[in-house]
Amino acid sequence: MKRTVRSILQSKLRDDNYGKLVRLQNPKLNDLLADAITLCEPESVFVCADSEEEVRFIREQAIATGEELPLKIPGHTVHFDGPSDQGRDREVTKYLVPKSGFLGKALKQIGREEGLAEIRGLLKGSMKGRTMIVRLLSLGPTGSVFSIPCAQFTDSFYVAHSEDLLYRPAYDHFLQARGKGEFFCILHSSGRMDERMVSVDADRKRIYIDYTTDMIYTVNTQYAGNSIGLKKLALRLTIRKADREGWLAEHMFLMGVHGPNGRKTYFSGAFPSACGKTSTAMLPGETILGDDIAYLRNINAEARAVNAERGIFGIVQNVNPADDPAIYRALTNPGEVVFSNVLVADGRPYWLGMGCDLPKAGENFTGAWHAGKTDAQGNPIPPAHKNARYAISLHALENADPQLDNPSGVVVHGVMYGGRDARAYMPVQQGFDWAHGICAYGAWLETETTFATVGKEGVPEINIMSIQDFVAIPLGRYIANNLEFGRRLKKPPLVFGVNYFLRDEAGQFVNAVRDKAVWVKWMELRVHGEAGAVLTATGLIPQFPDLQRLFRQVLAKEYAKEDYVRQFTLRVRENLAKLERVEKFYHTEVLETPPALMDILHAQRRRLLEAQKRFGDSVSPFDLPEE
Ligand code: SPV
Ligand code: MN
Repeated sequence: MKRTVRSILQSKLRDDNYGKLVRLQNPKLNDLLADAITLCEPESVFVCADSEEEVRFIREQAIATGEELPLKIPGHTVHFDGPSDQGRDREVTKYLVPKSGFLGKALKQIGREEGLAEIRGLLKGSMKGRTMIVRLLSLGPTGSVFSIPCAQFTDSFYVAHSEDLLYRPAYDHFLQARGKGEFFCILHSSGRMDERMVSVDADRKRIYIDYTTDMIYTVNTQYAGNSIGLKKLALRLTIRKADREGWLAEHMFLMGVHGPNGRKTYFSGAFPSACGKTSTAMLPGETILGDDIAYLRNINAEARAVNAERGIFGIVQNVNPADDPAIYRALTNPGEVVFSNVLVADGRPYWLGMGCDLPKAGENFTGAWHAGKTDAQGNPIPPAHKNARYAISLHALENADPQLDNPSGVVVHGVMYGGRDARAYMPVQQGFDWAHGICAYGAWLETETTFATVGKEGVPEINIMSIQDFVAIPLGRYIANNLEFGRRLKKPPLVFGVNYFLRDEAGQFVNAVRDKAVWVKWMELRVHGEAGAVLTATGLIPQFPDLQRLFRQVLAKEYAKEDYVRQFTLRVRENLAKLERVEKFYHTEVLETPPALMDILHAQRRRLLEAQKRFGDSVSPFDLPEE
């Protein structure tokens, strides 16, 4: 070790912490940590080697520092983020781009030199008087072709604690690697905090990603999506790595859908935040492997996938005993759960849509709260934030899939894409083939913005494969990689598009929340050739008798012909308008669009125009031929 590095490390790593670091024999890690110490000036450094005592120490410190408050139910705690720190912040999340680089107009970026100077300036001295925690974690199961080791340096015990629930420990991985191999590194500081331990310099929040060194800097923020570097920040680096190595890193859940006679079929699914992703992966009767980030690799010409994580950082709004019984049970029984930005009264957490009346006063993300409290602009402050969340280990769930930590992953037979589309797409459709599905449901996915990012809600926008915010390569290249991935498989997964948010002319949703339970069963049957389909201009849709049977079996519900017609009528004009928007977007915003995407788009338009000529603007599924 260089003498300067050694003396910096020895000055801050006391007791056995220095020993824990030295044992790893990792010069790059030592250099990065020495640099972070010099920059952030912590009082001391704690290295977590993943023993039970160390993990408990982190959990206890999260409470001792006041970053988390204990709740009545054993193991439950709450953490609050500031009023302007309640979601991922796209405006201040940027790629550091070297002089020769440009990632396309849709991606936020800043010159590397300028950005580094800015963010390092903000991090300067940010940890004075605090402990810096070093955590070594793995994206993907350890001991696997999928594993990506990561080092996180943070001054937040809340972040370090949440990471324990969400990621697999990797101190031993680093130990065995003896300094060999790449890893991602994340440096986070909450910055200045008030007496509630909430970051206060929201105007100086910055989140910069340096893909030239696989390094992430994040400061003046605590919201887990901004501070837990292994989540969406590392995903950006992973997408570049996957691009270099020929596999896919996706914003996808992984679930086992249980078919007839004990059969289980694995699906992955991409949905923008707050569009039904977790509740699909958590459907009663099915099993979950992951709810946010999946890695897919071609192994022996099969698509195999793992969850990058081992826990859920889920939206708690609308989790209630009727719609999400499994999550609700986990959140209301003893066990380790970190809530964030809920309302707390009398030591109990409350959230919007939990199925009971909320108290009229308590503590929330704005401090002491009472019904009628308004913000500086006079707008009413809700009791709990819409993006209030919970962090929980998947192993704590009764419906965790036994393959969750399998280092070889599971074989994926179906992929779903779902947006928030009030007008055009039907509730469930299957692509004509891999390429059509990837383009029509993935690459053209439109959604209305939601509360999960800071900014205005309800604005329609394209969100390619629900991952656009995180794609750190030209968007067209990312789509081309997906097309190529399927081409190389023996039998590519079937691709489905779902839309839980279609409305009728009166503005009413055409489906109930639980109907998705039927769509996944239909998809499972399709994978095995056990359900038919109707051929429309935009894809293959279910036949009425199959749905009638499935609604009865799965939900004990009578499904009427009128329901079917309302939900599965092709809306030609709305679909043509959508193609217009998509085409314009690809012409103006996207670099390196694969030619196949435009061919597929033109063919879809031709089919829609033909349908319009024959049937007019609405095409009933009963008028269409079977596949
Ligand atoms: C999402 O918003 O897509 C999430 C939560 O999964 S975050 O960590 O904020 O990305
Ligand atoms: Mn997500």
